Amino acid sequence: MSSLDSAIQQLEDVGYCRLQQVFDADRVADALQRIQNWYEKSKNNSSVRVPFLNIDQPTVYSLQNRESFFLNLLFEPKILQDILIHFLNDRWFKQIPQDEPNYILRSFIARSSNKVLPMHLDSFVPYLGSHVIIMQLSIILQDQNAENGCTLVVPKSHLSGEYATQESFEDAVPIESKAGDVVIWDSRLWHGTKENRTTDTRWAIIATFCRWWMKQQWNVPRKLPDEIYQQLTDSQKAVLGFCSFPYDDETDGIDMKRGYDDLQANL
Ligand SMILES: O=C(O)CCC(=O)C(=O)O
Repeated sequence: MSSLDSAIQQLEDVGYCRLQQVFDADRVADALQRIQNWYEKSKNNSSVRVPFLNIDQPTVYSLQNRESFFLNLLFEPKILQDILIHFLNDRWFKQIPQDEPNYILRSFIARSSNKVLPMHLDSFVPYLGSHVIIMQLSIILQDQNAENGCTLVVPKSHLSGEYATQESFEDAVPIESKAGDVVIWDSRLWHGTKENRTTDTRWAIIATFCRWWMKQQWNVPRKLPDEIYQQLTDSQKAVLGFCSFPYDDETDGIDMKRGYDDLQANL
């Protein structure tokens, strides 16, 4: 079985998978250094309107706006795109070729772990069915284990049709991972972390992808710096939401699905 087929099967069956060594050591060291620098520069700049789960957890937000390096990390490994197309592409989105993404980037952050992150799901609602609407992808920048608060998941909970409970910590399994791995999960999966009991950080980049009709966490098409926009292919612009953000009104546009011909830089 190919690594793509195996990843798809694990995501369907248990709700998550770990891809080993997607990024080499130099790339990961570079990414970690950049994240640490951005954290120092940005840690006091975020809004006070922070979700409960993020409070007092070291986080760098809006990586798409920082430097192209971070988007390149996401876009380069073909297997990541293949997995996301399999689960999140809308087959009725005819304006973009079907072998290219029509899903979008909902959120793009880096987080270290210090205290317990309660068990939760990120699909907002639990539901039964084979159609996935949101997926998360964690690019591991520092080895994760039970000591430093690795990601914990409840296998198969993506098919429970229920919200996460805190009692489920007892059924959760640790995903021990190495720097350079990528861990992917269906956002219906119940997940969280135990506390980081070491004195070191535990940075990972978390990219959340969703179907094209869902709301992004930030207004990416309006705020993306032009120098970053200029380096993107049409397909990458679509992933950032440039083919699906809302029109001003009906005089601006009506078809919610747009093709590459309709890409606009200045919104
Ligand atoms: O950092 C982790 O291990 C989990 C992150 C998480 O739960 C989230 O981003 O929703």
